[in-house]
Amino acid sequence: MKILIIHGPNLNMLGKREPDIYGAKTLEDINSSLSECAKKIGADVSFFQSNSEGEIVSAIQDAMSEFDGIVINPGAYTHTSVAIRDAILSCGLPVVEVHISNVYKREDFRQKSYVSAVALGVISGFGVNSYFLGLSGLVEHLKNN
Ligand code: CA2
Repeated sequence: MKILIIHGPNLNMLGKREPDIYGAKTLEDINSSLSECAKKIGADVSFFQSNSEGEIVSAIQDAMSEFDGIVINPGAYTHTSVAIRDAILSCGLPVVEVHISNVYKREDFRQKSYVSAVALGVISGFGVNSYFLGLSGLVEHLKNN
């Protein structure tokens, strides 16, 4: 079972800025823990990070032929991107939206997600554990369907 994990804009800065909100682990730390966790639950994960909306759209389109599902933290594009929503809808893969912070506890502009309505599920507020919860939820879903 192959899963693509997509990290959106600014998440390449994890562990380098704002550790109070986003934690002290770097993106490399998180990806390597996710690879370990994936092995234990019978999944094979690949990673993609981009600060560009178009590149994320292309990664979602390309995933159709290679992956069984996607875990995505769309970052700030969560709250703005109809293009990412449309790509998710048309790719037909199950997609889990994850957020490190609890976006519902934050500013009003973070309360709207263009992705949630086309996602299989949403996990928000568990720190970097949101990725692990999202991955295991997706893998469980794929095993049962
Ligand atoms: O909580 C999340 O995971 C977010 O997707 C993170 C986005 C934010 O715009 C969303 O509303 C919620 C921001 C990612 C910024 O990541 C940084 C990491 C370290 C230092 C600076 C920014």
